[in-house]
Amino acid sequence: MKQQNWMPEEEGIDHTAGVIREGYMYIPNRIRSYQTPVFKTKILGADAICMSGQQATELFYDTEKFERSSAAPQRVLKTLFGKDGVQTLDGDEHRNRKEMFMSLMTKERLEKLRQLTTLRFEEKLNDWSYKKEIVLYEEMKKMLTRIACEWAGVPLYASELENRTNQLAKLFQDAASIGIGYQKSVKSRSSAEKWIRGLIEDVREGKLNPEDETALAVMSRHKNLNGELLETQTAAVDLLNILRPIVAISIFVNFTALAVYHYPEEAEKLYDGNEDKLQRFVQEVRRFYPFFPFIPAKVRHDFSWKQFEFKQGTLVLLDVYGTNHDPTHWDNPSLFKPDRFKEWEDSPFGFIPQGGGDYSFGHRCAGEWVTTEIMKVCLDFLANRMTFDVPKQDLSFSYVNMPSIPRSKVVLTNIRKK
Ligand code: HEM
Ligand code: MYR
Repeated sequence: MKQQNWMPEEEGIDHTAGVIREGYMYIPNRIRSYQTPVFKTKILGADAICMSGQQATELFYDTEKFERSSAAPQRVLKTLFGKDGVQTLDGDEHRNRKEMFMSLMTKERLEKLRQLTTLRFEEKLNDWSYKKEIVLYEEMKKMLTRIACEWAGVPLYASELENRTNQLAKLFQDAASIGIGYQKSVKSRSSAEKWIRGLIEDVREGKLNPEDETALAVMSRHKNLNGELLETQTAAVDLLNILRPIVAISIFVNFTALAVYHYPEEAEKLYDGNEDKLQRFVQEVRRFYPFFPFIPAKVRHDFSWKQFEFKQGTLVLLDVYGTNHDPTHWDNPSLFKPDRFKEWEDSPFGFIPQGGGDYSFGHRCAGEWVTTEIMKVCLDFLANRMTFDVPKQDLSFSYVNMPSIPRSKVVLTNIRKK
């Protein structure tokens, strides 16, 4: 049978309510029923195209066809991303800014991060053994705020930890919420940016001297394509693009703990702390659980793909969760099976929990290695280096709320060092 050459379109005036109602499943549900990798809809009053799967991802990362400036909705810029950060740039300007991020991801700096995470987790493990119970998500947010600041060269007094943790966490926890939660997220962004602008000014005036390789030092001194220092505000937005997502790894750590608990036979395989096994487990956590829902871009100029028409300026959303669960690419996608990564052919387009394509030329997440390194250390502790009980609680998680977090935030009791 010949493949249909017109793009299916949702009937009706606007489908923003559908996105809010169905969350992570909005795109996959329609991809399944239309049986095409793309469909048209209307979001926030404008035409939008949703895409899913490996081939659609390959197309989405073609920078000749798609651009990022003016793609992210204002409400995301006011909370999660910030204005004029690397996510909103295209072409040479993006290359220049992305190099600044990727220069922080050397083997030595990642090793430093691993050591820091091990040290801080060990310390916390000691504290937890004196407590009746802990809420893992809350503990991880504080621990990761401390680690993020230490690694990035950002000074942080113990008395500030609680406040800064909440500020950074609100940026991702409430980016998609409505009402008071969203307003608090906007306020957190302005306080957080003010804090970081002050530090960048201090570095530039020589009042603060972070180590050369840290994000604070690199971003304070980075020059744009015209050979000028970044605007203080822009450098602050991009330094927050390091601190905020490191704190967000607490969500992945929560899902890692859930996987250790729900799939004990898989956790037992990790007994020897073997790096490859830890890596496969972490990859499967990132594939399996819902986190980043979809990525926005805009059509750069008219083109057709598989005979589907793409019109200049149309908003396009790439389906992250659905692509990681695409049954044409993943065998039994709803099974939690870390060993699937044994035979996995590393493709930059089929496995996209943190975006796809190329790190330097495209918008793929700059912090993917930071994420997997931190997750592996935490997984090793959870599976091999501590014992705990999981009391009765609501461990379910939503496929609608974004970001999804296990409802109880994972309560652990009787924690002991092993
Ligand atoms: C971009 C997810 C952690 C820094 C992205 C993108 C996604 C993503 C989906 C967009 C890719 C695209 O636009 O094509 C995540 C998730 C994380 C995480 C789920 C888990 C917590 C991190 C960490 C860092 C980081 C730890 C830094 C240390 C960035 C930056 C970008 C980005 C700078 C923008 C890259 C660009 O526009 O060129 N991330 N990320 N992320 N991420 Fe992450
Ligand atoms: C980060 O802080 O960059 C890492 C992960 C944050 C995930 C937050 C997901 C919920 C927000 C949905 C916004 C949709 C983006 C178009």
